[in-house]
Amino acid sequence: MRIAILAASVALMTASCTAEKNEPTLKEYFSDNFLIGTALNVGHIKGFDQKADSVVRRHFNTIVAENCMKCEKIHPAEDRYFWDDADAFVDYGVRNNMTIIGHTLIWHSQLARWFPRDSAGNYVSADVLKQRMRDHITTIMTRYKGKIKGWDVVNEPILENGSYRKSPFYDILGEEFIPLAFQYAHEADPDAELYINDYAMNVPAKREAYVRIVNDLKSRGLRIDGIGMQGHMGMDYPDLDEFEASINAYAATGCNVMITEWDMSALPTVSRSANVGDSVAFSKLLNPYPDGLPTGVSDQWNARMDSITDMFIRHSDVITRVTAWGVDDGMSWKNNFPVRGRVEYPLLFDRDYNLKPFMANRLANTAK
Ligand code: 9MR
Repeated sequence: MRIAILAASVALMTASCTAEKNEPTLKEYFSDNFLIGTALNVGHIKGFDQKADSVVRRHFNTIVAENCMKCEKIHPAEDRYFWDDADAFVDYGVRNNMTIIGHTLIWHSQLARWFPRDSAGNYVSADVLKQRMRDHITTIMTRYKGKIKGWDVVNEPILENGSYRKSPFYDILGEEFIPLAFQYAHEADPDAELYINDYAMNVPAKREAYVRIVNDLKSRGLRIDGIGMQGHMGMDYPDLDEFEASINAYAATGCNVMITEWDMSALPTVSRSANVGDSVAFSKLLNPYPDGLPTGVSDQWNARMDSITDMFIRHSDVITRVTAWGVDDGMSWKNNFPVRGRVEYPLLFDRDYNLKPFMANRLANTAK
């Protein structure tokens, strides 16, 4: 009896493995369009999440580190680098034959406190900051030369109104910090692709600023290969016509376009100024579906993601990579933004590592 049950369950397991094996993967599905990738956190890289690991290896052909290559992690003190996690991330990509993307060299956020300051806490001079930028960029890029295909050299330098963000880099070096960063990056690894990356890239004023900046870099003879549209979306933003206008405008600079941090919040957008006096009502508003997404909302989410995927495919002559900002809903940064402890549903895989319906349907249709 026991043997019969065992044999039956082995047969079932084999059947389901075979079914999975026969189903196309995301990387097969998009093979004529663009690379398809995900951000990895340290748990993934170190193999603490076996299920995520098999999803990543099965479906994605490009990876980016969610946090471990950011300045405060990788370069916590002027004379100290912390390589363990970044090395493990790069090894993971090399082992699995994936296109590895470096994120990010020059960014105002998660910037180690020492970086723009002297020991008294005051901003350093322009010359000192340039030297620090050069050392940081050169040390990191040299370590991973030949392994990392391209880098987000500068991240999020422009505001939605098209003006420069007031960051330590801007305060000390003015607009020149961007060309300098690209110059140092190209000198550090002449073979690496170099990207500029930001969110809200659909917004017209921001679009105009980026087109201007990229054309300026090119007219100075500096290398820039790609414009990263992060793609943090919601059910009511971005306006997809504006997003598409930006894809066209960025492509017209001669750069590749990359969707670098794709996710779409399934929760209502709550304005910070929402006038909800009662805090219980407010947290309900912020976290409306802690026990699962209602079918109607899930259907809307899937339909919108499906049209966005169509848009990416329509532009696959210029879009070279689409990277989701995480593997499954359970690990998304969106569960803790704009407030901690939300239950969000923004990624391609749900908390049980099942592919979301809109994408599963696409894959199933090609399998027929
Ligand atoms: O997903 C990242 C999260 O775990 C970090 O706490 C956060 C810190 O700023 O950064 C998140 O990733 C950001 C990315 O590096 C740049 N674009 C916006 C992303 C979401 O905030």
